Amino acid sequence: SNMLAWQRTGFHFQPEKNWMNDPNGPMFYKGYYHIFYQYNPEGAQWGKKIVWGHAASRDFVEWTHLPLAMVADHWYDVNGVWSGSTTILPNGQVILLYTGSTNNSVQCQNLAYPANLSDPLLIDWVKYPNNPVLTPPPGINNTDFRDPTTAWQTSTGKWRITIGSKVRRTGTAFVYETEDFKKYQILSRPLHTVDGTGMWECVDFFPVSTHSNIGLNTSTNGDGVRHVMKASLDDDRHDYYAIGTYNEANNTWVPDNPKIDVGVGIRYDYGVFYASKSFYDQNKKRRILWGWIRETDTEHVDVMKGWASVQSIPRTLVLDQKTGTNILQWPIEEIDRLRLDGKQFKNVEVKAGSVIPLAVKSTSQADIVAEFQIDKAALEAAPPSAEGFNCTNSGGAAQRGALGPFGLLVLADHMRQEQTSVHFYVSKSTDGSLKTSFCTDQSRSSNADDVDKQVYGSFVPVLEGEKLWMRILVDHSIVEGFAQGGRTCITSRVYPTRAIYDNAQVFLFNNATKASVVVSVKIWPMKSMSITTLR
Ligand code: DQQ
Repeated sequence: SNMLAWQRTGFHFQPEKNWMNDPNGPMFYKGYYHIFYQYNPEGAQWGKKIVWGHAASRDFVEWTHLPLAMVADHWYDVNGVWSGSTTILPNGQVILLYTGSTNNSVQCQNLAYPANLSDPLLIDWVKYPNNPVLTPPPGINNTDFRDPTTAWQTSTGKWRITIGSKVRRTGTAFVYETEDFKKYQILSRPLHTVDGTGMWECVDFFPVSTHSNIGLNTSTNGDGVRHVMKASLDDDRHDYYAIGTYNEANNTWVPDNPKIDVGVGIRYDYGVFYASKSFYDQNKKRRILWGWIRETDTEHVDVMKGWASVQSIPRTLVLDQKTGTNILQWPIEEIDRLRLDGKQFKNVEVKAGSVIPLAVKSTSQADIVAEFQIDKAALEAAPPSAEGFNCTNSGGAAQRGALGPFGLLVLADHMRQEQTSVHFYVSKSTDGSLKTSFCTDQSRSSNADDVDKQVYGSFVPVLEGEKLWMRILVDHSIVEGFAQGGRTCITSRVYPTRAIYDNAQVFLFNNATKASVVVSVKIWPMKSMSITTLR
């Protein structure tokens, strides 16, 4: 259908049509990056017969849609082939574990493997004849046991996986040990639990290096390694992570800071980003994160369009060695290959209360990097404020403070009847220290009124001597913002009706009351990825 065709993205992963949700089982195998995903072949809404869609790419830029990897065809998954993960064993075997919703809607874990390991496209999958391999443990609801992780190998040679659940309102990650992926032993203690966080979906658990940006195989542990734990909170539909220490011997993971625990602390993304999953890319020695980006219009419109959801730009994920308290997420380097001739604007002074258009033809697909310097005198003169600023509740781009907001307006038509703002807001506390917020304001993003128009955002750590900078990826109906190299990220779905195709423009704006800001910005229009279908 051509209905609302301009909302289709150019360089984000999407099926040709219908509903998609969680990324599943990402891996690099024999020269190809594989992505599987929750897919409803029957329409543009989530449905009872969810299956695994499948695509592969050598470089994240040219994709091939492959036949469905698994469909709901056994009693143990007839109500849906739900989320799961892959593990590549040292002997080359590929293990796939996923949740099936049974004929009685019991959530159980199932094993599958490639029919032909010599096929780099891994087109055919075989379900283990004795599935399911795991059913909910005693005392756990039949509908609270799902989404097995990639396995990690312990020093004893055994493998462990973790599976999300809840005990009353306590979010929980159970751990199972196995040698053959067919028989499992539950460990007496869960890996971690957090009271009040509800059901943990799509738990992710992986090591990061404290001293290098090289990614680590999921089984790595020891000196110089921290472990990240992520849970997708069914209650509030956001992905929360925390950094901590994994003790293999007693199978526990402890957060560095109990205030920044899983589900109560920091998020991968302060916009729309859910059910994400990372994998270790042994090809380029990095850890890559995929996330599901849903629509924020109405279901009725999705059905009219005939499709719903995109996957995020895959993000490289490392520990931020400068702060030690957050990870850095950054678009994988392959995306840079889509950049067309860029246009640079150097040291543009944006006075308090002004808006400056940037002459670039067509930015409905664009990659933007911008650096900001606030006028020093204004910075010093700014009055301290006892009121805490907060992106979501303190007004959006139109609100005015001493030191912000300032930033970019993207997907804006020339009259600025529609615009999506991605901005910083700096506030001075009573002790004189500065606090920086990174926000996205969707309130004027569309003339349509049945779409999400919230302001998103959070704080971003800015260290002594660092400039404020951001990167923004714009792709028709999605805007992904990365502040300070990916310390804080915000993904928005926006649905402009006028600021589309060649009418989509970019502006600099500064709504501070006094401070002027000097901005250097580079804008690259972006080519589309190529997505073909193997028939
Ligand atoms: N989506 C899957 C579940 C998972 C949820 C079903 C998260 O396995 O818990 O489509 O979005």
